Amino acid sequence: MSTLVEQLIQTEAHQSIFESAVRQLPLPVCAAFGSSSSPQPVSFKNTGRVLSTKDSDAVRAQFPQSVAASNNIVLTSSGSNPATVQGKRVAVLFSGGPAAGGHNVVCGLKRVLGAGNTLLGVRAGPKGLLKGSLFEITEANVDFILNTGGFDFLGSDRTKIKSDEQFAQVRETCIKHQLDAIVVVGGDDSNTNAAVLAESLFTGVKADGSGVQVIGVPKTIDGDLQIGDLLSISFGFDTATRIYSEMVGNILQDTSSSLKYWHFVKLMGRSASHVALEVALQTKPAITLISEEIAANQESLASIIDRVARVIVERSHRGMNYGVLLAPEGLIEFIPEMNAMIAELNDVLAHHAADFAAQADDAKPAFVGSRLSPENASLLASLPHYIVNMLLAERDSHGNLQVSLIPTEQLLIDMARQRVRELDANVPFAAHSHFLGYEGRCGAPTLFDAAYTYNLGLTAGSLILDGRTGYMATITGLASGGTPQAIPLAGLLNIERRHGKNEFVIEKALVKMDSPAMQYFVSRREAWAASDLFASPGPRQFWGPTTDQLPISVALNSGADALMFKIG
Ligand code: FBP
Repeated sequence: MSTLVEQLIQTEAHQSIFESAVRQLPLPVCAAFGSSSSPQPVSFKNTGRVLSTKDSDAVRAQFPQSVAASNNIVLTSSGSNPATVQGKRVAVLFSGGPAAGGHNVVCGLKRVLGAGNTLLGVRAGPKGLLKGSLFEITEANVDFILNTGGFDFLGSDRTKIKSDEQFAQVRETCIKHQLDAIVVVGGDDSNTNAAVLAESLFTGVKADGSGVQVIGVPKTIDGDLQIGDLLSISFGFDTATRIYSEMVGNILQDTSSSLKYWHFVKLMGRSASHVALEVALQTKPAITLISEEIAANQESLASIIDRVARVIVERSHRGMNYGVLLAPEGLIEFIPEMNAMIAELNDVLAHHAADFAAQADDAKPAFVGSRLSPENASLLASLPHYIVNMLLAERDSHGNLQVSLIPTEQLLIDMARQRVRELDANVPFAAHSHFLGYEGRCGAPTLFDAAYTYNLGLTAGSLILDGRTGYMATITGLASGGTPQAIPLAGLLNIERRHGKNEFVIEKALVKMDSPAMQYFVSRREAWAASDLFASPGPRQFWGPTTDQLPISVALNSGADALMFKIG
């Protein structure tokens, strides 16, 4: 019998009672893969469904080999197994922000590649691919990481592979490690990178003139990688929104207990408001701002603040000097006057990068302001320094404004306070700000994310064994058994302006005003503002009644008749 201290020491290094138990959770697989105890690879056939965008001609010219091979046609599992393939060497990497379920993609890959092929992990994302930092993944690794994390098994980064020198480094890595295929687990930008890599490695990498296959896997907590019925959600969204919903539910419970605070909560999700919308559907707070609606209505900052302040005042008049406001991380970019200013700001920063970098920090706002149009310069000058500093901060390697660093929640509190005072000086307004983001990206995956990612890994591995390249793995029909399918990456590419120039990118999927999830939210939000109808969804469950739950927005948007997912 060990002592309590000995038992506690045994829980170190990912051996908590919880981690040990979730490793044992059985995972369902789509019927196409056969039995869950011994899933088999599937082969693929054309569905006849062709994907196109407004820029398809330009894409065809830039990605000739990928488009010629796929004709941008979606693939579906054929119902048969591919001929046995042995000796393939496949590398897998995580790219961009972490998301729960990444480890299960690795596990699914390992299972489907079987003992006859080798799976290698790339350390620290695309940067590790450039450096050739790879190691062989073992059965013991897979048993240990199943249903856990995060991306901590491999690590991740945001390096964008774009220069000739970087492409040469990738080729060097492929040759050094004798790679046959690379799996990129990432969001819209990373899957764009996968499309570019697939074209660049299409032929002429190995001595016999053949190429290296590249397959993408759709990840991001933001939920902004969605492709209609072909991809109803990226993995990681469910886990992150359930963690945030638990926390927001707890805060809501606190507001109606202590009766004196407003809590302004900014939720991660980058540009899109999917996370904020999902958390609102789960928790029903008094106010939720949806960036896409603000852009669609061309609503000014002053009007947003007025709208918020009026709810605060009206609730106060009903005896509720408390409440919760949810704001999406990317809000600021969608307010029309801000959006126009940020677009000009991005061009100025891209065109004067060296001179800007040479300025002292306190001289930077004036340097940029003098190069903006008068109205944008005066808007920039009107903003508090904590917002200006972040608007001028370095963009990420994909050219994105780092919205997670912008304290929008504080700006909203400061401006709402002033407007509340103007509307009714007797209304008390004590507010706290929160930013929920990093807390939700690496929790143990919900059963939905765990099963979804395991099946995505099985699909990605099957595509490799079936000789495919330039596709993103997907599972369709998530509420009706699940079907492994493949989306041609080149069929998703559009031209967008980034870093002050045109680039091929996969368009971010934003919240649609006419989507069933948005419509339902709109139909209920006035009631949620007027009285306390909030719900506390509690912690995500791994055993119990909510284990098989789908995100509410995904269930509504995909026309499901219940909140449950069904794989297998
Ligand atoms: P991905 O799009 O790469 O999945 O990133 C998601 C995200 O969590 C965003 O919601 C957030 O804006 C960003 O990453 C934060 O980035 P970082 O981890 O570099 O601070």
